[in-house]
Amino acid sequence: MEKLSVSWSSPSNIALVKYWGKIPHQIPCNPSVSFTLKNSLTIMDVEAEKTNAGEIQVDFFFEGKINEKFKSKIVKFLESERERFDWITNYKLTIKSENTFPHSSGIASSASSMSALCLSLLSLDEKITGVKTQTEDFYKEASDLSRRASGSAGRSVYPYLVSWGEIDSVVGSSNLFAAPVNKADIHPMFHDYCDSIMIVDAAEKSVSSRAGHSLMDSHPFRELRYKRAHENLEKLLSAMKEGKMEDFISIVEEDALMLHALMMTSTPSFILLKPMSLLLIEKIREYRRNTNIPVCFTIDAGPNIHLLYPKAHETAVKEWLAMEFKDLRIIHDETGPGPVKIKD
Ligand code: 2P0
Repeated sequence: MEKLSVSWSSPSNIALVKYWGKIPHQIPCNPSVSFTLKNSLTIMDVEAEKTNAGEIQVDFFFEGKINEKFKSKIVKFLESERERFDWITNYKLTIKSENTFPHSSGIASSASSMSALCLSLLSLDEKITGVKTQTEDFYKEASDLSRRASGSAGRSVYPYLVSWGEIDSVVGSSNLFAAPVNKADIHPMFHDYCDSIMIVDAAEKSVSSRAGHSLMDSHPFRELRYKRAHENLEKLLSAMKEGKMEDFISIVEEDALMLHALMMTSTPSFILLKPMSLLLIEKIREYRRNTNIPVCFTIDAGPNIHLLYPKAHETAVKEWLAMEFKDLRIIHDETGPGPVKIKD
């Protein structure tokens, strides 16, 4: 029987202006922007064996073990994309996936895994149909497909700094796919950025992203949030272009705290920050005040704190972290080059 296989590695990302709230078909209610990470990767190998079974067949292994929960997510997604991949019921897929980062560590695994899956599917599609897509179009479709699988995954297919969603000042920006921000347009002080993830609690998320987004459907601050997120995104991009560090810090911290303020004030209400999260925020601001080293924080939908700082300050910040937070688990990452095709 005919067997084809591809492998991709794809990174996670950390949003600076957050995607929170969506309408059907994975359309975001506001644009977002993220740093693509370097070390937090999903490495995925997808093998397609011709069976002509007439139904979707998947074996899914996560870190060497069969994983039915992830498999059912993938099968559901493939069902929804049957029209795009008209060969999908003729092949049995064997998917082997591994992450280079721990589960539930405050690093978005759906972004890296779903983008790795979509890149692999498109590479398989090229092999099966014999139609090769231009590189630019390949990544655009990979972003669109990844967005349909998990919103934030659409941002993971590009390097360094990536925006997703309609933005007034960015011609051609779309809610359907992300786009890379040209590094040459960004001030060098933001070119190489570190993200040290301070693990406050490694427990499973208490609110799923689907439930989280739906909290925005009837949120009393909904319209204000979307207006503010648009403004934050525009201001953040100009601050990064013009080299305005203070503005960058104030927007990034505001947007992260707003995400949590929205969760706290939604019905039902969620308080995902822990006392330790708040303590770390205070320590980070105190360190910034005392040293003038431009550290700041962002936070996803959980208690863990992402400490962001220019790579130029890496030695000093890491020394401080090692001294001040001896007992805290910290995962060090930084901005990276985006997905890589490992095997074709
Ligand atoms: C983000 N998050 O922009 C925001 C910040 C969490 C907090 O995108 O339902 O897993 O799969 O489209 O992308 C988490 O939501 O949601 C998320 P789905 P996703 O990174």
